[in-house]
Parts: sequence; C-alpha cells; structure tokens
Amino acid sequence: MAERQAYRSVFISDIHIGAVGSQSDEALRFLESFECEYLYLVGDIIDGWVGRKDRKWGPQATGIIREILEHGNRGAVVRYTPGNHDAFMRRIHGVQLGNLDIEPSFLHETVDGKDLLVVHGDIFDRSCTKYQPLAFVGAWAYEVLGLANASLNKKRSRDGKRPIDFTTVTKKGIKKFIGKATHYESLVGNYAREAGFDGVVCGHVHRPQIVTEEDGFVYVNTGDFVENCTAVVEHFDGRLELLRMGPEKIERGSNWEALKRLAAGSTK
Ligand SMILES: [Mn+2]
Repeated sequence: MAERQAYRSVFISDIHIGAVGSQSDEALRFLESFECEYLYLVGDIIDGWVGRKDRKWGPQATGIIREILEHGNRGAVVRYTPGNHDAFMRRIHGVQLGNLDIEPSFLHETVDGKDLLVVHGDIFDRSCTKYQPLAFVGAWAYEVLGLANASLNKKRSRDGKRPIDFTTVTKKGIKKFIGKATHYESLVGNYAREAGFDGVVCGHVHRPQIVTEEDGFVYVNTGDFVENCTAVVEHFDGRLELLRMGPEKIERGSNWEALKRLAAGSTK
C-alpha cells in the first residue's frame, strides 16, 4: 500500500454508513490514505436507520469503524460530534473510549491559532427544527453548542480576554434560525462569529466548501461521502484544504468550484 499522507487534522462527515447511496468503499479508501494528529468525525457517520430492511451493514462499514479506531490506536485524538442520523450517539455524550471523545461540539484550535467551532450543524437547519417547540430547540442548541463555547471561554480567560455570554448569543441565534429568509451557511457562520469563533467546520447539507470572508472568518463544510466524496484537512502550517476522492487519485482544492472543474477534466 502507498505511504500514508500526513496531516495535522482531518475533518470528515456524512458517510451515512448503512444507508442506500453511501459510498462507504470510497470513505474507507480515504481513511486508509492518511495519518493525522486530530481526526474529527463531524456527524452522520453512521445512518441510524441501519436496522431497516433497505439498509445494509457491509464489510466496508465494519472496515470504516475499525480504521477509525486504528487512527486512535496510532495516536490520533479522535473527536466525534454526532449528527441527526446518528443522534443515538448523542445519548452517550461525554464518553471517552481511549483516544475517542464523543461530544456535541468541539473547539479546534488550528496550528496558526484560529479557534474553530466543530459541529454537525443540523440545529441550524430549519427543516430539522421548525416542527419543534422553541423552548426545546433552545435547550437543545444550548446543549449542542455548550462544550465548544465553554472551551472557547476557558481559552479566552487564559489569554486575558473577557468571556462571551453565549446564552445571549444562542438565544439570538435561535430566533434567527427559526426565522424565514436565512441560509444554512450564513446561520452557522453568523452564530459562530457572534460566539467569538474565528471559523466553523460543519457538515449536514452535503455542500462541501471552504470560504474565507473579508474579516478572515472561515466557513468550512466537509461535504459528504454520498454524492461528493469529500473531506477537509488541516496541514501542518494551518492551511485548510478540501479533498475529493477522485476515481484515480485524491483531488485537492481551496474551494469546491475549483475541485468540480478538476473533476470535470479528470478521466473516469
Ligand atoms: Mn445531518
């Protein structure tokens, strides 16, 4: 097997293991292609409806779980933030199994000092929240975003900065995402920016992207392994890059448009 590519961090989401359309074999090929210090599983890794008749748990599915655990055995810190399709994992918050942490959200500090909120992102999706009572969504948002916010405030107080009152930010955020004319991307971004993060890494909508705004805030979406076969990596200099498992090799790009152009030109 070819030598593994080394990254500081790898972010992957939405493999939907067990669901029809999951490109589990590509996801496994990707997981076997690198080594890293931090491996973030950004939700919807396993499809919770896997027990149904139309869902299958194939050998690649077991291979993926084994490969994830092996990353941990090799020394990577593995952080799992469950999504809406693997929400059953949310019931075991706070669990630490060796190098595997399961929490609703994480603070990731890039090597060049950016504080990134890592969260699956379904709480910012109106189609997932609109039938829920506001109070429930509020409590849920508070729980999901709490850990990353608390970690950020801890770090801010260490650096002599004042803490951010994320209860207020979360309340404002809920009003916004229950509201009408807002896009998922801007909701997630606005929330993370107001809560004091320098960027956000999420998944959920299967729209891979890395966008750096004028003020330096970075919106990162890992994409998925159903339609796009993408993931995001952090290099040892802090640079973030979008990867796509192409038919022959891993394609790289700073943004999705560039990757799509690459893919269009690649031979099948
Ligand atoms: Mn999702």
